Amino acid sequence: LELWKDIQQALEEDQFYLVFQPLYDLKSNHMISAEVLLRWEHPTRGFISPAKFVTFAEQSGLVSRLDNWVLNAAAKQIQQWIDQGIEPPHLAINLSGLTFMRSDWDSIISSITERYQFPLAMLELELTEGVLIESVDLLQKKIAAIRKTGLSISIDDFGTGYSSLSRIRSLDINKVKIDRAFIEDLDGSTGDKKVVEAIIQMAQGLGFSVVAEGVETAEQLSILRNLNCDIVQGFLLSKPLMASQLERLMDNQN
Ligand code: G
Ligand code: G
Ligand code: MN
Ligand code: NA
Repeated sequence: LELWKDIQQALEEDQFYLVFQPLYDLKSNHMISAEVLLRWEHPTRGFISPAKFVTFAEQSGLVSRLDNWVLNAAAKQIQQWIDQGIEPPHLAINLSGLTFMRSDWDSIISSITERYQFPLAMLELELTEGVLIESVDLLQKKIAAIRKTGLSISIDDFGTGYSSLSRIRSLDINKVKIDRAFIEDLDGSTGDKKVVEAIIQMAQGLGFSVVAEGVETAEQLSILRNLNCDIVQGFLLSKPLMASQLERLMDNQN
């Protein structure tokens, strides 16, 4: 209950902020997008991990307000970069499955297009595999409504649970993000290399781009290159950055 009040207050008092973790295209070696990650600096309790408050927000019905705040803050940041003459990367937002399933996307999206002028293709939504337990029919409808506005969609944490390629085959999504648990042991002897290789080949065969998350070593990166992975993300390439740090990266790239 205390956390509930704290989250409400944090939303009102702007205690939340965003950090951005770059994703790199392995062909061009360019940053092509950044994942938006929510951060909370509580005035007395200090830093609280999203793993903790997002779970709480999901259980207490607050998560859609939170996700909406993030989506709007990300849109605002893109517009701000454009206004500064910076060519911004696409931004990917993590959505709770609850937000994805329950939200009125028409009204969320029109509230963004009323306020901002950039093409909505600059925004991506990351859906966790959890949403894949919904019926394919329902998923197709929801995803189609979002895709027709220009936003793209990734399946996050792929490979851990319900997310099987047969379930996403008929969905109009753009990217599959292989969960970092598989990347962790890529250079070990556990057979994860075979799994990652199979996911990459099948996902690409179905027309999806493949992202490897949690890349921490040069060895992992080199294996992913050899496996023809499309995009990489992880501490080896960059930790999540403040907006100003990301701007410096964009300057250096151009
Ligand atoms: O950034 P970090 O590793 O601390 O994130 C921990 C978890 O919280 C991850 O699963 C991540 O997807 C999730 N998360 C981070 N930011 C958001 C957000 O804005 N909305 C939602 N729903 N989840 C988030
Ligand atoms: O569930 P999701 O993939 O959205 O989780 C994103 C979280 O993963 C972020 O909180 C981010 O800080 C974390 N993360 C990003 N790169 C790495 C990495 O290379 N190693 C580890 N351990 N965590 C990472
Ligand atoms: Mn994610
Ligand atoms: Na993930």
